[in-house]
Order: sequence, then C-alpha cells, then structure tokens
Amino acid sequence: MENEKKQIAFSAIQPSGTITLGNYLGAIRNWVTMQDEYNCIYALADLHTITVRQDPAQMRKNILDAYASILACGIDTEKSLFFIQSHVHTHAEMAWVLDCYTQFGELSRMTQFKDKSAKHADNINAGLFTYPSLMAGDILLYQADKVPVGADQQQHIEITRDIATRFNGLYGNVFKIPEGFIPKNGARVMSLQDPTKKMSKSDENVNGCVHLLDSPEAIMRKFKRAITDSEAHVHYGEGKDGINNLMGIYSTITGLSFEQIEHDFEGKGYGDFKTAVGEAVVEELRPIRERYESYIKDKAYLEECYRKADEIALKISSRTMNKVMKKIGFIL
Ligand code: ATP
Ligand code: LTN
Repeated sequence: MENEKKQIAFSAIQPSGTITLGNYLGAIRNWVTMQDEYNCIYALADLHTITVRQDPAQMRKNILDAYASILACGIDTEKSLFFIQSHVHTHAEMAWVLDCYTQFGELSRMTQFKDKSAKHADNINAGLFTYPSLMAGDILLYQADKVPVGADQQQHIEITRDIATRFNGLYGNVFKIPEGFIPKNGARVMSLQDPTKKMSKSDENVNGCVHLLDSPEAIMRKFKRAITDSEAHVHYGEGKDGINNLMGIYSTITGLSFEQIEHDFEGKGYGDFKTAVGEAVVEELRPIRERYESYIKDKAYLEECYRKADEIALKISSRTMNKVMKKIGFIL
C-alpha cells in the first residue's frame, strides 16, 4: 500500500454462499493478478448480503468461509488490503449520504434489482433497491481507479460513475471517477444446466453451478452433465450457448484461443471436450481447495488478517468520508 504512484483497484464480493467458478473467473482471478500493478483494496461485502434474508449462524459461517476461500485464491495480505465491510463503519455512513444523491428513477432501471425482486417477491425491501448506492460508496470511499468485476456488474459501475459525477458537479472534485475492469474472457460464466442464465451462488440447481470447493468428482460429474446441443462438433457459434460457455471456461483457464480449441477437438465428440474442460477446472481449483482447508482451520490467523485490514480501511476511507461531510455542510 506504500506506493502512492500506483493506481488503486477496489472490488468486493458478497459472502452469500459458496464462491463459484463464475465469481473466480469473472472477478477473483483478476484481483489476484492485479496485486503487483495496483494498490489493491478488496472487501467482503457482508452488508450487501442482508438485502436477502440470511440465517444468522449460516451467515457467520459464510463470512469466514469466503474470507478463507479468497485468501486461498491467492490474495496476499502483505500486498493487498482485504477487509470486512461491516467492520468499517464509513461504508454504511457513505451509503446513507449517497442515497440522498441518487435518484429513484435511476435505481428503478437496475436489472439486478428487477431480477432479485422477481426472485424474492415476498421481500422486496428498500435495501435491495438502494443496493447500488452502498456499492458506489464502497468504491468511492477509496478513490478507486479500477473496479475488477464480472460483466453483470457493469450497470452498477455506470451508476457509481453517475453518482460521483453528480456529487463532484455540486461540490468540486471530491471523488475519483472509477472505471470497470471487466475481463475479455470469463466475464460471464453461464449455468451448466441453463447456459442462457449466469452461473450464480444462489442457483437452486446444484448441477448448474461449480463451486470453488467442490470435490474433483463433483466437478467432473457437473461438466459431464452439462447441457449442450445435438450437433456434436466443438465450435463456437450462434445458438450453441452450452458449448460456447464450455469453450469460454476452457479458454480462460488454459489461455488457448477459440480457434486453437476448435482445432484441437476437430473430429472429437462433446464427451471428450467435457472431460477436458472438467479436468482443466479440477487442476485449476485443486490448490485453492487445499489452501482453503488449511486457512479455515486457523481462525486466529484469519482474524488477525481482517482486523489489521479493517483498521487500515477505516483510516483510508475516513479521509473521503470527512471530506464529503464537510463539503455538504455538516459540522465536524
Ligand atoms: P448472488 O447469487 O448471491 O447474487 P453472485 O454469484 O452473483 O451472487 P456476487 O457476489 O454478486 O456473486 O459477485 C461477485 C463477483 O463475481 C462480481 O464481480 C460479479 O460480477 C462476479 N460474477 C458473479 N457471477 C459471475 C459469473 N457467472 N460470471 C462471471 N463473473 C461473475
Ligand atoms: N455488488 C457486487 C459486490 C460488491 C462490489 C462492491 C463489487 C459490493 N460492493 C464494490 C465491486 C465494488 C456484486 O458482485 N454483486
């Protein structure tokens, strides 16, 4: 964190269940690679998870599991800050302030709000609606330049930029206007059972979603059962959502281009290809699962990591928070 010349990257993930292959390929893998080039600040967005009802005991477990999993993916606490959002009170404060600079109309256009309110029709709470201003606050508090996320978060990055620009227009240059950092490959991993839908932590169909901590057997089974089409010819094309998705996953992990993959699987059937994709995923996730097993046993170490990061995050974010309060007219 010492090198002030480096740009700042900020991102967060909700500890709302077991981390998926989609979260990993779309976001976390980039968090890891960005650590040398950027000053990286990452958070577990636990405040965001209560927009959907959570069981308290399960939520406590999910938070620690997600913390250990992300360390296991390669987040190095010597290089990056990795803190817990609810431990840093400026996030809730900034969310309230930004709520008052965010328009009802623009929040109504958020597709995640529309999707989640359809899915949780019995609990369309105000937090679900104002979720983007909490997220905007997360990013703006740290004056982030880049926000590494999957493609589904593009709209939330746009609204963050709009809110920041509006605020700056009223009070001068308070916030850095951040940019999304969305990978070319892996930005939108689809469900293995319904490749028109994104792979999601909260998918009810367990076969559609590969979790970071799945056993090799479970991973292979899920890929072997992946929905494809009847053509049995490995190539990228319109109407081939299942194969396109598998090719995307394979290409992201191996670094092979789509042309190379098509060439390598010329004359081979979908069975061979599914096995190859499954094996590549198993090998990518194996060391992560192994490291997770050792981190999760050491709760004292996890606590030491997040307490240290929480404290620094509070210090950094308080600078922006105080500036915002002063500009608005609060007496400090
Ligand atoms: P939930 O199902 O609880 O809404 P989620 O699986 O969508 O959760 P988030 O915590 O909302 O996960 O997202 C964390 C990060 O992972 C974000 O940067 C998001 O863009 C990325 N991400 C989520 N799902 C995918 C996916 N299927 N493909 C690529 N990136 C994804
Ligand atoms: N809303 C994000 C998680 C999130 C986030 C953030 C991502 C919360 N705060 C700040 C980037 C920056 C999601 O993935 N659903």
